[in-house]
Amino acid sequence: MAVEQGLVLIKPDGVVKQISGDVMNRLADTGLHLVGAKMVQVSQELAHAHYHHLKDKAFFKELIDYIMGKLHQRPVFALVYEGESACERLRKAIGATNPEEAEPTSIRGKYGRITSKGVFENVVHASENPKEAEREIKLWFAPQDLIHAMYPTEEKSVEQKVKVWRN
Ligand code: IDP
Ligand code: MG
Repeated sequence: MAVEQGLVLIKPDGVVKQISGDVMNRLADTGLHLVGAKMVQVSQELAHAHYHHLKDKAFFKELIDYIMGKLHQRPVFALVYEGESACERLRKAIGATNPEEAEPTSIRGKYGRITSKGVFENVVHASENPKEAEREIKLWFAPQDLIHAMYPTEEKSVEQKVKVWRN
């Protein structure tokens, strides 16, 4: 068994339903370690990059609006978990994609729904496999945002304006 990292997103419907605490409690039961967490106001660019593999689906536009928070006026809570077989264990805890087919006791089975427009509002995302996890974590997190940067990094000088606290 290999140590992996996996990305978990509490989607805007999960944030509006205030289930982050329950989701984190359930994920703590997996024994995996939390190595990163942040609230993200999802841009169009990030939404498209995250769901690029679904761009030809009929529900793509609604899915982009959903993850960007346009349906719930909320951000996404992004988390990274690390441990052995992390992806498989996270996927098991969240349940099947279709919330009506998900185990009733899984996170999606308990909190998900299908809207009248056919959007699967399934409250959470988890990386499907280690390869997808690497791609997704690199999209959502900079190495310095993680307690443990598992993938190779390099030093780079970048000039940018950043906000600091005013004295
Ligand atoms: P996953 O989230 O379980 O990995 P994916 O196939 O990667 O499932 O789909 C990404 C997201 O797109 C799902 O979580 C769900 O919100 C939405 N989605 C997937 N399939 C459908 C569908 O058939 N109808 C409506 N929404 C869907
Ligand atoms: Mg997926």
